[in-house]
Amino acid sequence: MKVAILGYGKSGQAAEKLLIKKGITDITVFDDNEELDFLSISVFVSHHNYDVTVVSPGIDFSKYGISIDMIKNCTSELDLAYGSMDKSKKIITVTGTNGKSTTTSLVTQIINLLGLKAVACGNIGLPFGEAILDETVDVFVVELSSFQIDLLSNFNINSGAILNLSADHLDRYGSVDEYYLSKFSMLNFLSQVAKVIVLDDENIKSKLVDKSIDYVYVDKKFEKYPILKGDILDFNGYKFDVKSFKLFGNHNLLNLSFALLLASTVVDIKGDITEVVSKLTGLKHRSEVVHEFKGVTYINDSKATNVDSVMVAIESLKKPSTLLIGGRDKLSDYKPLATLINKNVSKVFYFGEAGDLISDQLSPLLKDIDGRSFLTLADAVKYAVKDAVDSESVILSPACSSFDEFKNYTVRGDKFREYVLKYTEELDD
Ligand code: UMA
Ligand code: ADP
Repeated sequence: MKVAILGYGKSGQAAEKLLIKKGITDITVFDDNEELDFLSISVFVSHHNYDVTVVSPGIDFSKYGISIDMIKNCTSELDLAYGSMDKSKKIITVTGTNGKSTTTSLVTQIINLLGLKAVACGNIGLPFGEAILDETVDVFVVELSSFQIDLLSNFNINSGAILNLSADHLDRYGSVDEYYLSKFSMLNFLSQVAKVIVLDDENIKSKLVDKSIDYVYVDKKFEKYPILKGDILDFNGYKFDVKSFKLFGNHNLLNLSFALLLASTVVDIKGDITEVVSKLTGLKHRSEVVHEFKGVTYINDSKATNVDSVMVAIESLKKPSTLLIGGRDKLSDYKPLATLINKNVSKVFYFGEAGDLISDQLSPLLKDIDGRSFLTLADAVKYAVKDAVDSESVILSPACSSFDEFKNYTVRGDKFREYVLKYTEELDD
């Protein structure tokens, strides 16, 4: 069997390992990165003649002027991995626009604390195809991006969540509806008894057409289910004191609610679980406090790569505060941020490739806000550090991808931290 692998990143390399393990060795890799010694994907597009083609999630065929349906027997690393895995093990999936990695990590931590072995994998970083090679794992908690869902054909989910939906990745999808449809198509891969946890939101509910699925709705105001009474969040069977949860903001309490409901499909959760909740930790680059200096708090929210996630971050700020926003635009509309910025932010520093574009959209809508533009993130941080006053928060919540200046959002977040430490140290001299 002749197999092509398109893209030799994490996903492509995991797929190659799986194929070799199955005894398939006639493999040709295509990748556009000139530093790797492979033929380019354009070469594949003009000559494709393979029995099976494994596609990496980052590949956008419209760039090459074709659609994926034009390629015979397409598959993905996730399909291959599902085909090879021990089917007695469970798969929990998490999708949505924001909060996926946090929720995936929380589900994994909860299951591990309650006695089974779980691993977080998929879009969060560790390829699912690599995770399944560990035979000691009981539950795979798979974060699914829309790109990965688009490539699924052979997959079976024991329980899953759709956390929320808002506009994102419009550089890849023709419209918001197309992007939403991609997320909902996760529901085509449910096992017969699967439980699906979704946000109690009219827009999402109206699109849940398959009434035979066992849905649990989570209310973001915590008035219907679960119910917040004082400091106690009650799931009708288990509850905890929200003060024991270390992660910041209402959105994270919502992520935890999804995580508990998903985890409860594989482990027994009952009674007062405050102690379990108190042990849960957050992830780097998501509203992460990286430094506190002379009364100023520096927050790295580099993972906030779309407008909705920045909205969540600004909701929990209060004046005085500085927002650093910019990077590479994803054809987003930044104007919805204006109201919350006017309410909770004092300075907006635009940086990077999209800086001027965002400033052009927001500046006319902002009142009494100090707005400034900088070429790079480093320049913006340098000025922010010098200009910050006591009790201020300085947050990097970029609403954009990082690719204009950095390899990815983690490098951007690490650089932010490095710049903060460097410039505050200089200030101290
Ligand atoms: N490549 C090309 N041509 C292209 C695009 C990519 O040749 O048009 C090549 C690149 O040169 C590179 C390889 O393909 O060598 C990269 O493949 P990829 O972009 O699919 O990335 P992987 O390294 O395989 O990582 C993928 C996910 N990446 C994407 O979906 C873009 C990772 O999610 C995931 O962690 C990993 O599989 C393991 O499951 C990252 C991501 O950015 C975190 N996800 C997006 C997001 O969260 O918004 C969807
Ligand atoms: P994802 O994996 O979906 O990108 P993350 O857990 O990495 O999500 O969080 C990314 C950013 O999204 C965070 O920095 C935060 O600003 C925002 N966020 C997290 N949870 C939510 C939520 N439930 N609703 C809206 N925004 C959220």
